[in-house]
Amino acid sequence: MNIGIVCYPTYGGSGVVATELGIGLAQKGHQVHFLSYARPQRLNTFEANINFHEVSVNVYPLFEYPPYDLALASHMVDLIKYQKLDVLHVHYAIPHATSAYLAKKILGEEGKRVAVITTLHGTDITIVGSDPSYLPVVEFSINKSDSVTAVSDYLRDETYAKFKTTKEIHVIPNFVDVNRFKRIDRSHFKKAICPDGEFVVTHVSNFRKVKRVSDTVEVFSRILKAGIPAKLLLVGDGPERVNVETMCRTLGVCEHVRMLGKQEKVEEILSISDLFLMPSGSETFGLAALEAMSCSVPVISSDVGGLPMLNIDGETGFVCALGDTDTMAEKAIEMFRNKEMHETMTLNARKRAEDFELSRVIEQYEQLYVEVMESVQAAAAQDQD
Ligand code: GMT
Repeated sequence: MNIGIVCYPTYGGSGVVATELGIGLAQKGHQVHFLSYARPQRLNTFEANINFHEVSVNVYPLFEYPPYDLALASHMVDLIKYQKLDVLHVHYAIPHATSAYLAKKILGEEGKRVAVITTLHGTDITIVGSDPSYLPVVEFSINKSDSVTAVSDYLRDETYAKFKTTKEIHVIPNFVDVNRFKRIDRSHFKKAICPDGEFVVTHVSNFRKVKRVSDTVEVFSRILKAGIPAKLLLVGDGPERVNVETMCRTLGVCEHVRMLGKQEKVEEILSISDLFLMPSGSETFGLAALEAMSCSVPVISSDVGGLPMLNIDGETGFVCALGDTDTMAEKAIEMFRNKEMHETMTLNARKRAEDFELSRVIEQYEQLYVEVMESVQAAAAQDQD
């Protein structure tokens, strides 16, 4: 198949899922065309069947807000026309699903033959998409997509609750490459960071407010106060970083915290980690936690959104009430003091991650592509008769 994949190129989960999916599809022989305003972060190796098309937005003095959605729609028109796309799979509804609708309309008869699939990821529904400033457009674009998927049951249900739609929403969960995300020996790295064998607590995110990185620092500080020797690795960057740095100073934990910034080889950092913290205020799935679990790292998370489905309380880690940093810290301390519990949870975490193995999920997307493609092409043929 000729498949167009549209995503945000940033470190966020929707871009990661889109990129890993595209790479997986290309390795199965499909022609994949990525479309975004920059090269997606995880698209960093040469793959025979992959093309990347950069959307550049022409600036003009009148445009205080250059219209990316229109530039994207124009690029989509080109791709559908000249690369003969069968499927256009857009990740994150805003503005991708709207641009796809526009592109199809612009192409008229030709546009009817391409199957537009929208994958809902998170805040495109739960926060920004349901804000009145975007809601009517998001609702319209969901309803006009040829097929819609969501990354968890929770997100599907939220979509039905927040938007007027009778569209069937297929749940296709996020996935992980368990062969890449597995515990590898990085003892030299561990020794450099923890010369005295301290525990490693890790957090990976894009440091937006919703990730509550300050809760992570709070929990970590309590772990130290309990006399547990530990280091905190903070991976990623974003708007909250400066606040987090200030908090580390205020709590006097700076010498035990490493800010590693954006990292390509997250699996190497996860490989020396003993605990992953995800205290998010909203999380439809929690892909970063899944990648940690795949590297045999137990997770302590909040209980929001899709997290309790992924992180099984008492088995793969602990699920605590949102903002309850006391309990999160208590559970971490309990785990670090109980070697047997910690070991069992590392095994369980990996086992749970294997339920979300990449190849199985890629097959689900391929199957959906075929079904939707056949149905739109049949409808287009009928229209012509
Ligand atoms: O929706 C977002 O905030 C953006 C998105 C991203 O690109 O980071 O994250 C969401 O999609 C991920 C991949 O499907 C999920 O693993 C995250 O849980 C989800 N984030 C939120 O719901 C906050």
